[in-house]
Amino acid sequence: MMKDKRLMNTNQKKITTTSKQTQLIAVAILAASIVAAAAMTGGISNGQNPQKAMAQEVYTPQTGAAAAEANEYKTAVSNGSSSSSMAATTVKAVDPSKSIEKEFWINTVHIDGLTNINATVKCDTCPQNTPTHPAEKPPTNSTIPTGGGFKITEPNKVGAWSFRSFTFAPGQIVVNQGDKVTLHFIGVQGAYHVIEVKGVDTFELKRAQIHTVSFTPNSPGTITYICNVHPPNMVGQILVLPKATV
Ligand SMILES: [Cu+2]
Repeated sequence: MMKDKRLMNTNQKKITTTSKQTQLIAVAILAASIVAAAAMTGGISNGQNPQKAMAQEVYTPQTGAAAAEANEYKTAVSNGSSSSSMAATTVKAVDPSKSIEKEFWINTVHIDGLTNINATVKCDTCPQNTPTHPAEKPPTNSTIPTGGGFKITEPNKVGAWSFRSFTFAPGQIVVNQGDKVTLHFIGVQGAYHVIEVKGVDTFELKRAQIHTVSFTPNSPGTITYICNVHPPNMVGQILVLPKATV
């Protein structure tokens, strides 16, 4: 797997404590206290909002000496120097990779909805043993598309039934024009699939197999990958963004 040296260097950077940094830590604690106070007064109910508030505080664009000070503050917080657990765990500076080599692992999966026409019926030998669900009957006039991507089972002897949807995980990936893209397709669920990456390759994939394709998209647009055994929903998109002009 690829490793980003700059990222590792950032994480391993040794920080020396200075009086200036101590002041910055105090600012961090004060800021965290203000956010916490706002949360307690009902201003913030979502636990992630304080993180956003801190992130906005830290990442405000600045230039010159102000920027340098902001960076030092950011580093101090991200290295856990502060006694405020909220600040220490929510802000971390990273340097995204600029590599044009993009590698993805795409699993074949199905998502199953399991239920029962009877409430609280227990079946120890059934995979659809969901006694805590309320009673649910299968749809009488199903609008499920034909094609193999969806599968609905009739209630079994204890009333359990299921609905299945095949898909790719991930089902959408983003690359840039000119990137060297490598996709590893992994057969996880489903006995076999016939997968087509449009304009690139078509291949059969069985469970516990991995098939790898590599290509370079020359123009922006969308490249789809589909399974011909499980249409119409077992599809994915590769979004190719235009190359940035700097
Ligand atoms: Cu399939």
